[in-house]
Amino acid sequence: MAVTRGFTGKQREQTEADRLPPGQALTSDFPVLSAGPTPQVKLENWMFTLKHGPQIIARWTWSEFNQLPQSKMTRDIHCVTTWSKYNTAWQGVMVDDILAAAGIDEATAFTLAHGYDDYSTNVPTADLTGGKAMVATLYEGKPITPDHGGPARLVVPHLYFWKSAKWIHTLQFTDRDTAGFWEERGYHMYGDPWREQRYSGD
Ligand SMILES: Nc1nc2c(c(=O)[nH]1)N[C@H]1C(S)=C(S)[C@@H](COP(=O)(O)O)O[C@H]1N2
Ligand SMILES: [Mo]
Repeated sequence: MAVTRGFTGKQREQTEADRLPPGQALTSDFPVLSAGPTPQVKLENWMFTLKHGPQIIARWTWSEFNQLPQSKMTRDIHCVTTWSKYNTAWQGVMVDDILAAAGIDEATAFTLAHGYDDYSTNVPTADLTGGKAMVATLYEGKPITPDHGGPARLVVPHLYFWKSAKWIHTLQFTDRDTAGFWEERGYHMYGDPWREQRYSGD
């Protein structure tokens, strides 16, 4: 039986049957997956930086960043370890609005997102713009807990969730597609859950 559900935003209408990507299983809790210990980031020390290669383009303190336009995004997320979670509700600043605030019309084709735990992950810039991704500060209306990436994390829900860098401090535009932490260790450079791009070669 196909049950049609309505979605807000840019997500297309889907039936329950085609809502779960191949090889995934639905979970209702929210697992924590981190490569290392949770970094303790104090808000007074938190900075968010945009870079082109090594060059700093723009930088915001916590209070400055929170004055940027706020948006909400409710999306399904898909972890490469095969759990998916429906309707995760985030609030923060769309990458589009971050670029606009920095006066950037056209960034380079690729981006590396960097976290305070020295994690990094690569995403094509086109997958961060056009209403597809945000730097989130709230989850279900409350500050994102430290284990889930607070104070702020990237949310790129249409790609496997390892692309959604927790404890984000920098978006670095790069001229070439440069592997991040997991991509250097054999994970896929793009990571589309609908095409099951888990490992390089998939
Ligand atoms: N900075 C940072 N971001 C990260 C990770 C990490 O170890 N460090 N793990 C990634 C992985 S593999 C996944 S599945 C998700 C998990 O997010 P969660 O712990 O909120 O479920 O965060 C991603 N972002
Ligand atoms: Mo993951």
